[in-house]
Amino acid sequence: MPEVVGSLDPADRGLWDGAVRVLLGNWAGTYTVPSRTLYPHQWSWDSAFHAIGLAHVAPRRAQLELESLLGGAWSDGRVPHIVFNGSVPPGAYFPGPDFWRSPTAPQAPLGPTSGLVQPPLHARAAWEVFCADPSPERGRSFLHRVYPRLAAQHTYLRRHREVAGSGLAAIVHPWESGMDNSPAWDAALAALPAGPLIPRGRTGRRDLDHVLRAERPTQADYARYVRLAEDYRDGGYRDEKLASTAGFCMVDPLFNAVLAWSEEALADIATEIGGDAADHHARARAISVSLVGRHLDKATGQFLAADPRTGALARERTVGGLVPLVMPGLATSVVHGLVRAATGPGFRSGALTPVASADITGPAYEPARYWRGPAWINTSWLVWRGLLRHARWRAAEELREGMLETVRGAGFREYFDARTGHGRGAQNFSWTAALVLDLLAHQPAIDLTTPTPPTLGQDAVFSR
Ligand code: 9WN
Repeated sequence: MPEVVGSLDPADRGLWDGAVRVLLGNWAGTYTVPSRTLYPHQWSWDSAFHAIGLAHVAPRRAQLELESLLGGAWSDGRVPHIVFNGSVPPGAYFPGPDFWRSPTAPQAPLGPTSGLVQPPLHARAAWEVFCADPSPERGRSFLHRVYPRLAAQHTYLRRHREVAGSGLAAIVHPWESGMDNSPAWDAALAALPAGPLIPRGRTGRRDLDHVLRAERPTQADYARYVRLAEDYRDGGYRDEKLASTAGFCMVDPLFNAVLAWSEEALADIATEIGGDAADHHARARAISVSLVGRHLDKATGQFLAADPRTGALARERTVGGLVPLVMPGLATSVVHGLVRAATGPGFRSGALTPVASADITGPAYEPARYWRGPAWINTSWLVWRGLLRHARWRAAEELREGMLETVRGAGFREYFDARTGHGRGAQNFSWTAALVLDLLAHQPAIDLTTPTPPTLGQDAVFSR
């Protein structure tokens, strides 16, 4: 039994056991499905979050989760956003393996995968899996195995997605952001030709069989997603056209902040296995400098997405603009602005709530619909880690308690109404469960009932 379990109070012990049950129920042999019903395959950034949670209870499973995903990597280094499970009926998820036709792409592996990517959290997850492993030898040999693939994943982003020497990587589809129908993509999507509507049913959308229509992307948005994915597929999943004005191309603050954070983790991994960390550190810093230089909105203190072809910033404020808190090398004034935005009325409706996915006070806010307002545990967790990084103990502890309180009230749902905590989307959702384990494993840095936060070193917070 992990040491932390003994120190939990009985209510949290129940939450811990519930989270473990969700992860056991969703385990598919070498990885965890995000949801048995809605997402019956392996998803990329989901697996990184799963591994971070599993590391506290089943270190070997945490390793397997990451290694099975990396086993689906393409020869160009890209780690696909979905690795399909051949034993699941092809029509169980749309767009399924037949849609992506990955076996026809020369860079793709033998097994069916999608050709898109997702936020590259994997090196960070691998490092956390290593740090939590009670057997350093087992952990080190895992790092030896995964480092080349993780480095190749970053090389793909640099070689094929980099915006003119900035270190920043562009995404070519909203699904690559992980925040599919975020308002930050509205203008870019509206400028694209609409595709035919996708019917519901055996050959079309399956999500609406499992989740309320009002909680999922609209038909019009879905049609555009599918059209865009088809175009990328039909172009052989090549990225040379990134500089052309056709298609979707955005620089997302969340994606790049996670890239910088993972690049730092690659530096730690390289050092641990006797490699050279200097390039990784330099790249992490370069991403941070470019993101601050090009994407920081000084008026609101948060980061905005932009179309790198025109430099035009998307005005919509979303949780993605707060996640740069995890990056290295931020000036105190930048941290200050981010903390103010992350704890203000745009993203928190009360002290004990998670972070809304889109500005609650903004015109695009929709309380129930997917990434257009509801609070998600994974993006809130990223903000929490950022607050810890910058020693904002009180804000971090309020957010940690807010996430736990929300899950205690509504269960391991996929997302939650940011103002009422009402559960939305899939039930028994894996990353919610996995990250609850990580939240519980971190003892609070401060007691919220004390008026002033004590001064603790960051190491004290991370000691387990
Ligand atoms: C498309 C699996 C994934 C997450 C994404 C989330 C959602 C898929 C969908 O589910 O996206 O990739 O069908 O809506 O937006 O972040 O990785 O949980």
